[in-house]
Amino acid sequence: MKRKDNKTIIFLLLAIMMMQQLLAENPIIRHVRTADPSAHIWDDKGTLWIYTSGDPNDSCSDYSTMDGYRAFSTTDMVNYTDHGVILHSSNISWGVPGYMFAPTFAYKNGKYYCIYPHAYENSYAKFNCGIAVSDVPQGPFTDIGILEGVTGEWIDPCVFSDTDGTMYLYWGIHQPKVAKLKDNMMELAEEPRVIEYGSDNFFEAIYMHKKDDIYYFSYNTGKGGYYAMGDNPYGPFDYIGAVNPAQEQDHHSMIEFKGQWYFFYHVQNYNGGNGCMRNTCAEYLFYNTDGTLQEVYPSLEGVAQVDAPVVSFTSPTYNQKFKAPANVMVDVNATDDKGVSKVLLYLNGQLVGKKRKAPYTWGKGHSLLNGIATGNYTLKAVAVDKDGKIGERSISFSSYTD
Ligand code: FUB
Repeated sequence: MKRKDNKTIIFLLLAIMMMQQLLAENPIIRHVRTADPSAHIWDDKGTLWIYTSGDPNDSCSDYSTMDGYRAFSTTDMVNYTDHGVILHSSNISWGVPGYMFAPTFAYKNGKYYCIYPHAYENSYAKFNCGIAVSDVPQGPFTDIGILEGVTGEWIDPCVFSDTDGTMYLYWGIHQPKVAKLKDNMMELAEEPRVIEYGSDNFFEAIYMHKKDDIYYFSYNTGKGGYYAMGDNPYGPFDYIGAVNPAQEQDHHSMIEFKGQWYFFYHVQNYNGGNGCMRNTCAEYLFYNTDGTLQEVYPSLEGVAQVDAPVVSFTSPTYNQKFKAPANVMVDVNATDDKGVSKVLLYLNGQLVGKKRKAPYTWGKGHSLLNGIATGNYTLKAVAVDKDGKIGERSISFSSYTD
């Protein structure tokens, strides 16, 4: 092989390595099993924190062996710092070993609070709401006791801090509940209320967030993540539908960071994973103009570095099925603060389109996207910004015959 060819290959390899560093790739946390990601931005708006449950790395049969909450931080959505175990059942005076279910976190009066469901006997029906505190976001957190009024068969606390600083605690299994928290963070300030949300599919894992004065009550149904919208933190909420329908067990959090919304969740199928050996992932979250949420689907690419292009498909939709021979309309959304210089479209790895200006649409009259034979296909859109930074997104579809 000629020296010039070698140089070209080395250059291409370096380019591929550099491109890969700009994508987080799911799962975003791989070296340990983590679940139930609770995302937060504290005073330092340049850092995003994710707090997770700790699943066993090698084997488990249920959730009784979950232990050791962890903290992770990132400034760019690609590189994460693992701050290690921040609270372990061995540091809790009143509980049993393990049973460290999904926690939530809050900041009040200069202190960081970890509010968590933990068993006081070896039973899913005997949980207390533990409170632990730290002076710094990365912990470690110190057990300071339990919050009275939330006990028995319940899980998944979520603290929501409203724009006026009032803190609300949400929790529950099968029946969602809410109550204001006292300033001391150790007591409920009122009798809990049962939340009305226009449906009966609530199972667990409430997440509350607010955007443009709309309150989003979202949760796991056991068959995906669903949500309802309202104009106050108590509800009643208007039921809307799915936000993460492809995930059988959806435990999520949603947050805006550096001008972009993100959706954190876990998967159960990474590298020998299962229902109790899970891994944390991240996706983009998009809102429609009427405030409703676009559905989120699991991807391998995850999200790109904060200043790289944000890419999504409006068409086709996730796993869309077309009758063969398929005529596929492709519509890609690519945005970037500095401007997108080009979008490339690949079908099963083969370059089928390239556009330098929006709209990034292909379809009618495009020979490679028309008359597609029976089979499974993957489309990948790669956007390059004016600085040469890359964002990408893939979507699968199939062409079928009856
Ligand atoms: O992680 C243990 C349990 O699994 C959580 O409490 C549920 O929300 C589900 O994610």
